[in-house]
Amino acid sequence: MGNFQLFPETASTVAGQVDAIYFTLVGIAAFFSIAIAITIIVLVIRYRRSVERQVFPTWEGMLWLEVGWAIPPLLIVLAMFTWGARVFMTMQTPPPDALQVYVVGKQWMWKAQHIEGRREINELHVPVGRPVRLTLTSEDVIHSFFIPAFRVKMDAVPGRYTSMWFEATKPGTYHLFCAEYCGSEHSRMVGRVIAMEPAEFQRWLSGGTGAPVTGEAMADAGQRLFEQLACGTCHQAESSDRGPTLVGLFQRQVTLADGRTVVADEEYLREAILNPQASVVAGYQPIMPTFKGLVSEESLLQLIAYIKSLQPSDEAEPAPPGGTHATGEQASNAEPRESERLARAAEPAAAPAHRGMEAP
Ligand code: HEC
Ligand SMILES: [Cu+2]
Repeated sequence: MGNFQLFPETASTVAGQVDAIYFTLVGIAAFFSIAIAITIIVLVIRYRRSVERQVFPTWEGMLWLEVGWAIPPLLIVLAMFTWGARVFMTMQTPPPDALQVYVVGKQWMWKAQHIEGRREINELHVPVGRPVRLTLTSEDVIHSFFIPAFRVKMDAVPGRYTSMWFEATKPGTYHLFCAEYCGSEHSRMVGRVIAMEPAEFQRWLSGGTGAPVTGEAMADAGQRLFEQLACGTCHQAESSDRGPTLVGLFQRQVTLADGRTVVADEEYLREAILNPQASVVAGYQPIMPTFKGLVSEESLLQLIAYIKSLQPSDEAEPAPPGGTHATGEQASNAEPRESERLARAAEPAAAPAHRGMEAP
């Protein structure tokens, strides 16, 4: 009980707002509970049964009383809703410049991958003063990624991507829990979130803190998988009869054979690889084999990172022929290249601007 804390630390930008709501709700509930309890006790004593009072007095309705106990509570509840909804929306909407990290939950550990390639288990290093967006999924059952000091929690659900974001405000080491019962070792599925000063984080990211760099950049690992799995036999730099090009696909509108139009986000790419028959692109034969069971969740994220990195180079070819892809809001929605931003911040030597798609 030495360092017993009733309340977790307040270490993110939303933590204070969540606490304010929490304390206000508790305060309002406590106020009314006590007021009602006192009223009950007073009335019970005052109007107890006695020899003088054997008959009920005649009773008339009191309009002011009825209005008084209907309207103010309504206003209070509406105010609480509005306030809660606003903070909820803030927490649901990651800022566009957020640093992207991928997290896979698995019985019973958390695995995180940074775009630059660093991977960690049951630890998550983040910079302070910069929004961080996590994309979560699970390899087996539902887990829940919970950082009490940041007041954020999000389920990691098998078969789909969820996301959450936060911005750490104080360097330090914070608890990381799985907050969804996920089997016998659930209580051991714990870890640490390490918030670091940006410069220190940069050094950690590039492995400069002594630890060896674990793994290559996600997009490079994805490119290797792309070659290993021979995706390139059908997907090349230009669309062909065998398959559409994947260059510039991310965040673009795709028309499917069944007439639906979808935006090629991460979830769509995931489905396209695992379950190609469910979302056949208009104008193509459903010849793509499923890769379900052949790629792990982590590998999938790398493949997706690679596909995201396949942007048409501005000078050479324009956007691929528009037959299957309506060019919509692609450019504005595309996420900034994390490696580029970070490389620029870290050292003068810049990362290569565009990754070309290599046809085998
Ligand atoms: C045998 C040929 C073939 C192979 C191998 C293949 N694909 Fe495909 N792929 C297609 C075809 C054809 C389509 C379009 C029809 C469809 O959606 O099923 C497609 C569609 C896609 C799409 C959706 C494209 C869009 O424009 O919306 C993605 C993403 C994709 N493939 C990724 C991959 C990845 C990653 C691999 C390797 C792991 C791969 N494919 C292997 C033939 C192939
Ligand atoms: Cu769990």
